[in-house]
Amino acid sequence: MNEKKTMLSGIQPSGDLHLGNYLGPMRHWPGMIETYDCFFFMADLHTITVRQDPAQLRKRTLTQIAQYIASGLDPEKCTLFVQSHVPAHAQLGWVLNCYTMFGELSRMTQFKDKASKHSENINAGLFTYPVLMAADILIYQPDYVPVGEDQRQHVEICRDIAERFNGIYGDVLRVPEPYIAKVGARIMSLNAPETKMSKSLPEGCVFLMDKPEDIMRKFKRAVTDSDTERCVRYAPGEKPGVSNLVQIYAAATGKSFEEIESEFAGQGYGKFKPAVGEAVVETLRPIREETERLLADKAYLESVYRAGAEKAGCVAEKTLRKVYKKLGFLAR
Ligand code: ATP
Ligand code: LTN
Repeated sequence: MNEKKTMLSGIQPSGDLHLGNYLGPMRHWPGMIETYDCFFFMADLHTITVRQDPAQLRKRTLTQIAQYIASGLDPEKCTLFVQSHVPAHAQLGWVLNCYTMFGELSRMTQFKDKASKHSENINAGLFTYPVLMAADILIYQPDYVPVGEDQRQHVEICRDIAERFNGIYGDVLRVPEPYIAKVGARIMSLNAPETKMSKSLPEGCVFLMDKPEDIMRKFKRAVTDSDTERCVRYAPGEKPGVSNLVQIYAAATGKSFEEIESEFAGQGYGKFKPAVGEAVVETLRPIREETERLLADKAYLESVYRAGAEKAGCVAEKTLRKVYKKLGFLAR
């Protein structure tokens, strides 16, 4: 029998979801639920590596579930859950901590980045974050992990940890592949195109719940380049601002870079910027409206994440038991 392959991904509810999150990983997820056995979760355990406001965290986690569903993840066809509802993640996380080296964690770019941004709170959780992420992944034995480019290093360390573990105990954990799309895997900030679009830079960031007029304003103000040719062309090295807009337009409309270049040939940036804004408004409109509708039905959202935790918990427990047995822990 040809068994379905498995996919898994998650996003931290540490801020409102934005266009980078959507165009990078999320927009590919709905197409996967037909072909793969999919697990998508809200990585709430990860958020506390940085201080969070509890009420905000609770609200954002619920909003994120609604946004997952609104962007096309039918809960009948995939498993949607909250990370902290499945204790096996943290349990496997502890085990994997003992199979991860201090040196390899010290080399993680995201750790170095976040440690410099939060120098007053460089806690152990921030340092071991990739181990918990490895546990999130390995506990579902997935074949693929669809993420944005900045998460590649975390999926790589997860593979290293799994291989190290398997090297000692035999084929216990499946070694997954990252799944990173070619277009949209690294959307840049609209007002600082040399840095990644991120919730920590809100002015250059378009949020999924932004109103159309706010989206249009952000695109009209988007930084374009001070080159003399003033033409719409994808050339990230020379023209980071315009290339970022070309990438966004391509991801939002499905057009190729060549089609976009000829569509705006000889027109400068004045027409292009609002056209990208409109394409994004139309892409996000149904997601925002559906999210608002779903948020009014808390009982439904609750039923989705309860059922999701139940399903995810069964799969996760099975892997945890297997791992515990291999380690020599006495069965309960
Ligand atoms: P932070 O500001 O804390 O770094 P973030 O806004 O970058 O957070 P994450 O929660 O780290 O978002 O990322 C969630 C998912 O979205 C990951 O798969 C990540 O690779 C992807 N992602 C984040 N930002 C972008 C971006 N600008 N372009 C494409 N994908 C992105
Ligand atoms: N580190 C990821 C969120 C995340 C994740 C995962 C993604 C936590 N666990 C497992 C894929 C698989 C981020 O987006 N910052």
